Amino acid sequence: MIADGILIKLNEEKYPNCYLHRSDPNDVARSEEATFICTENRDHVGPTNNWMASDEAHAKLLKLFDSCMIGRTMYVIPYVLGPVNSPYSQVGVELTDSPYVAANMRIMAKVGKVALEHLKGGGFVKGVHSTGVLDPSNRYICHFPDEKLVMSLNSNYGGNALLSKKCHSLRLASVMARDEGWLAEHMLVIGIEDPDGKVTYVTGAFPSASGKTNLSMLKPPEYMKGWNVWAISDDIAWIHLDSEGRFRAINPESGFFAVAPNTSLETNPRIMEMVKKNTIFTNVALSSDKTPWWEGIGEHPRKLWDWQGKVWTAGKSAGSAAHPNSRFTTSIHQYASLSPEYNNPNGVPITAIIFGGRRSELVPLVYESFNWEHGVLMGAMLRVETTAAAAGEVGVLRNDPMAMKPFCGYHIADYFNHWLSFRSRSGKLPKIFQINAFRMGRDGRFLWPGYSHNLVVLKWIVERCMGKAEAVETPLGYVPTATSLYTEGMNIPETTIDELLRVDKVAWMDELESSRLFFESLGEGFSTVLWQELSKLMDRLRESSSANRV
Ligand code: GTP
Ligand code: SPV
Ligand code: MN
Repeated sequence: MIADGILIKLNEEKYPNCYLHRSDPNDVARSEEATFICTENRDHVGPTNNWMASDEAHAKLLKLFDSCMIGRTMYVIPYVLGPVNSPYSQVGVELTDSPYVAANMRIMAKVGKVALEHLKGGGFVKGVHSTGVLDPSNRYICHFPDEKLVMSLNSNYGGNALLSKKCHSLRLASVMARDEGWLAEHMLVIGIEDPDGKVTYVTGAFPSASGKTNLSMLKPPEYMKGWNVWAISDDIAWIHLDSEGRFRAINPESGFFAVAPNTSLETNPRIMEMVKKNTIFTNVALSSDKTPWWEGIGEHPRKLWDWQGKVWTAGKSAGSAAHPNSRFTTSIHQYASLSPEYNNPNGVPITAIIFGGRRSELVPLVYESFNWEHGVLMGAMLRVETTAAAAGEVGVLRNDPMAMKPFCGYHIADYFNHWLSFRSRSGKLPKIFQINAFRMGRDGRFLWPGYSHNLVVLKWIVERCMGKAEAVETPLGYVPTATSLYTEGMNIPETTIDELLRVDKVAWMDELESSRLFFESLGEGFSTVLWQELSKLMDRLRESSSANRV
């Protein structure tokens, strides 16, 4: 790859065994418009997915794939997702003609013999990928849930090409999960250790580029001695009910494919430490000493090449030096605070589920749902600002229920029903919360310092689960009292905390109206239980705006 110009070797002393890959400028993010779920019937996939009839998709893709690998090396990559001895693990095989994809797959999943051993006569997910000619107008990422097959052409970008990740672990797995009674979610999984040594496991669903990796690799701030966060997953969780009806989560993946910009010794020293060796960087900038550079990492070096290899001068060159969606790929085993439970074949028991995402306005820093149905509504109502992780405009509000809009392989209304079905199947349902670290002040700056300080929010969540932390009841749910958030040592004005926790009822009524329209667009299969929950929320908001302010 170095000889072919696919990889540039980085400084061996400062970044041993690390490489830079510069992608085609038209191939820098997930291509949602080129992503299809292919089934017999359009109704299977609902209005939030692109659909193609399976027959038509097969015919189209077989034609496009014809002869596409001639003269190239084809890599056959058998992989296992999940702990090797877990009943929940799955095997897949990806064929690809991209050495870059093959190298990344070795980091993201357990590949090789181990997969063949795990197969033991069971089935496996089939993935076929070709770089093609990287023509965006003929790009297709097609999923065939009925055949457990993915076909991907004309993109080498992570989520489009590392087929174990979003294609297998979420789009196909979500369909299997519905049929088999479990959940495949776009969620981080962490163990939060308190000063008594008790570890509480929580999952968090936030859309792409909205803080999952950073929260899962959070280093506690100085003022929270005795607390720690252990990572199990930074992106995907497979959740099964155990014999006692408890939610248990495993991470199907074995590596991180995560956002570089704004990662620094200040924002996240644990990530910075991890990526110093055996890492593939994609579309970051390059310093003259052959170390990687990106916006937010620290001072701008004298000489810099941008993500396309052009000389870049601060203040003069247009755009950013690193692509806003530049990423690194690193093995999870290189992460120093990996949970000792990462390989537990049964997964970790989940006490709380958190929904989140980028909302510069409206959504409070943290609040808790009243019950499961209300929490499912909270997830279904998730509407967030888009990011550079997918091609298209950034910062536009869109509905991204449970952070699964781009990843649910079937009708989203059925998906909500599936979530609701756990009410009767589990006696130990996790509590559901929503968080928002991205609320902004009038000056356009984040009100909340985020990153390590997010542990303040996690602490409140853990203590709510233990029945310890105080809250006020608002129409939205339970919001922390100003004193129940441990902000000592944070140096944040009380007025800012008040603003972060404020529930703006008038603006929430508008939000509910937009959710109503979204739910209506989902057709008749949309749950009556969620309609009732929405109307209860509306009533609570109406009643309280005429009475007491909270
Ligand atoms: P995907 O890999 O796309 O699923 O993203 P993710 O949800 O794992 O997001 P990640 O943690 O990589 O963060 C995305 C961007 O948001 C990075 O630039 C982070 O530095 C930044 N970010 C993460 N957490 C915070 C936070 O608490 N506050 C602020 N202001 N930025 C954050
Ligand atoms: C995301 O976009 O949610 C990611 C990166 O985690 S990708 O693997 O490209 O989907
Ligand atoms: Mn993701």
